[in-house]
Amino acid sequence: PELLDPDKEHTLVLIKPDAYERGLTGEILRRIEVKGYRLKGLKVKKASRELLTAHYVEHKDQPFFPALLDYMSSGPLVAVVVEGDRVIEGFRTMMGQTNPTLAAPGTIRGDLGRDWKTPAVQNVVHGSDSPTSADREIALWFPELVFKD
Ligand code: RTP
Ligand code: MG
Repeated sequence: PELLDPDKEHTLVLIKPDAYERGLTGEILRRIEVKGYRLKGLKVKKASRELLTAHYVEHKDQPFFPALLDYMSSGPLVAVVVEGDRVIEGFRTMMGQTNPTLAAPGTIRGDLGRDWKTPAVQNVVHGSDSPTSADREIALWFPELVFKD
């Protein structure tokens, strides 16, 4: 595949297993596209605990970490590389805050999520929180778009 253009900004979006199971993938991708961002990589994947541990390494000492791994490995998810001007910050704005009950209406989490009775908050989507995180996460989920064979 074509490598990502290093002069453009990219973020990693995960459509989490709760959203995939509920058939919300199309709605979420539609919001990304109508915003004007471009889809550069897309895969349906059941993530291993190894991959998820690497992805969420910053949270490994949190009490919710085992439940977070259970949640994120509970079924297939959709991983997406999204390109656009200030897309990292822009997609964080589109997601809304972590707890869907508190996320503003109009945001993905605010419109599509609610509180679920589990120790890890189920909140529909993930988006990279900084350029450093985006580079690290895209290399983890889409090495074929970053590294030449
Ligand atoms: P994400 O990394 O998935 O994009 O979400 P985020 O930045 O809004 O939230 P973060 O603090 O990075 O937490 C990662 C994910 O862990 C679950 N969580 N559960 N029970 C809890 O208090 C709790 N806190 C976090 C959520 O799925 C959250 O998105
Ligand atoms: Mg986070």
